[in-house]
Formats: sequence, structure tokens, C-alpha cells
Amino acid sequence: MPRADQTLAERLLAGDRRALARAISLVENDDPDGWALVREVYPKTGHGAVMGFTGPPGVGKSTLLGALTKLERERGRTVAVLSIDPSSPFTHGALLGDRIRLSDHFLDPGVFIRSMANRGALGGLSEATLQAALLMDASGRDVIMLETVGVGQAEVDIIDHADSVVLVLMPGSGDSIQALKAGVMEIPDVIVVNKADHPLTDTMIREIKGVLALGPREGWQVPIVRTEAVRGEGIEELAEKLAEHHAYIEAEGTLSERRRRNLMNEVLAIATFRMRRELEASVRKDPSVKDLLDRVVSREIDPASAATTILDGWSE
Ligand SMILES: Nc1nc2c(ncn2[C@@H]2O[C@H](COP(=O)(O)OP(=O)(O)OP(=O)(O)O)[C@@H](O)[C@H]2O)c(=O)[nH]1
Ligand SMILES: [Mg+2]
Repeated sequence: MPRADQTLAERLLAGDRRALARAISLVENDDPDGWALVREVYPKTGHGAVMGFTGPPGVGKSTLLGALTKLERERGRTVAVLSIDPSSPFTHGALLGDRIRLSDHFLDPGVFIRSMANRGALGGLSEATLQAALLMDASGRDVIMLETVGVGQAEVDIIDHADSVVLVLMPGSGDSIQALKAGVMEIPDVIVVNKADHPLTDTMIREIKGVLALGPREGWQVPIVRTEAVRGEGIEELAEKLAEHHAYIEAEGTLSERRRRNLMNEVLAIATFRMRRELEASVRKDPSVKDLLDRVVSREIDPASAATTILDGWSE
């Protein structure tokens, strides 16, 4: 039982589920207390294994997460699942149970499930979800699983923050193979072909192998795992490949390199967003900008020179 005199941060760090839920709501609602909380607990993050699952709608990502959660729980590890749905205006309630097929786990205190759709504070769902993932990590969850719908050019790049990225496909996801081939979609660390009961599974796997053969021969070789998430088939193999990948990037030093790069991108994204917001505000207040624009419209000066003038004025 949490004590009444404990702060939210203390309860969060102690692993209290309700504190975690409350903390994420604060971040989601762009409440300054949320950001302060992340600041406070951030030094305690970095211990959980973060796994990202992405793939086209309906391929079975949530079912797969449910099956993997069951396995992790059997192995005594605690789990947090963050399902990110940029298209949906809902965050909890009916949709949660529906989208995240984890209803078996709702009563298990070792499992925390959250769905997020709000844009959040610092200019994007991506930032808000990262904060949420950090809070999950700080609360001591061993495994943090992120689910996003995506086929490449995803607007949500939270997946970049995963230590291991799993692309989930099903037989017939030809578009995704094209996207991989064209380089639109980054090569993931593990590829899952779910719904492997489908007769076109072998064809699909051949096509994926064809694409992967074009990639580098050295380093991590992306495994293709067949699963039937509804029946729990292939889940152990998936867990094994994820563990292998984690061990690999840890041994190679790529784990810290990857985290470093992702955090750098995050810092830049937040800074860029804030600069843009400030710049827009100062431009709105500045009457000479209207003038400047008029001169661009009348072809007296070109857009790039006008931008230089604005920036010069701003950085002074
Ligand atoms: N035949 C078959 N159906 C499956 C399998 N895994 C999942 N499904 C079904 O596929 C449907 C979609 O599953 P979800 O887990 O919701 O898929 P998702 O990728 O999370 O979907 P979104 O979050 O909406 O993008 C459900 O009806 C599942 O029961 C499988 O291995 N075989
Ligand atoms: Mg889903």
C-alpha cells in the first residue's frame, strides 16, 4: 500500500501502478507537473528493455504483445505496454480493451497497459509517448513494449527509442515489402510473419529473404520469425530472438550508441519545436515582418533573404 505521505515520484519509483497511470496522464495533458516528474525520475531510467512493435493495421501486433506478455510474466518479468494510436481520438475505455488484446492481463499487477493518442506537449505524440515510456521505465518495469501502426513514413517515431524494433507482417503485406525494398522503411531488427497459418506464408518469407539479401552481410542478421499469435505459436522463438538481439547490441556497444543517437534526436526535436514556437510568436508580434512579406510577394526580395533577415533580427 502506498503511504499517504509519499510523493507521486516516490510512489512511481516504488512501482505503484496507480502512480504510473496518474503520471502518464499528467504528461499526456501537458501538465507542467508531468514534466517536472519526468525531470525528477529521469536518472532512474534506462534499466528496462524497450521493444518496439510496428506494422500495418490488423496484422496482429496487439495479439502478439499479449502472447509475449504472458511469456514474460511466466518468466517473472514485469511488463508495461504502450499502444500508440495517432489516428484515434480515444485514449482509454472501450477502445483500450479492444485495440490492445491484453484483457487477460488486466488484473495482473505485474502488467501495466496504456493507450495513447493525444498529441501531448512538446509538439508531438512522439515526445509525449517518450515521456510515458520513461515513466514506465522509472517505475521499474523490466520490459517496455511499444506498439505503433506504421508502414514506413510513420509520423510517430517513438519506435526509434526502442532497443529492438520488431516489424510485424502477415502473409499478403506486399506493400510493406515494397517499402522495405525501396528503403522507405528502415530495416527492423526482427521480422515477424504473423498469421502463419495462412497458405501464402512461405511466399511471404521468400520475398522478405529476397529483400534482406540486399542488405549488409556483416553484423546482425535480421531473423524472420513465424508466429500464430492467437494460438501462442512461435512466441518463445520471438522472445529468444529478442533476447539474442539485446545481447548482441549490448556486446557490440550498439545499445549505448543507439540510445545516445536517439536521445540526441529527441533533444534536437524538442529544441527545434521550442525554437519554432518562439520564432512564430516573435514573428507574429513584429510589424516589420508583414512588411517583409509584402516585399516577398511583390518580388522585391526572395524568400531565403527574407528568412535571413528574420533570423538575424531574432538571434540578436
Ligand atoms: N488467423 C489468425 N488471426 C490472427 C492471428 N493473430 C491475430 N489474429 C487476428 O487478427 C486480428 C487483428 O489482431 P490485432 O492483434 O488487433 O492486430 P493489430 O496489428 O494490433 O491491429 P491494429 O492495432 O488495429 O493495427 C484479430 O482478429 C486477431 O484475432 C493469427 O496468428 N492467426
Ligand atoms: Mg493493435
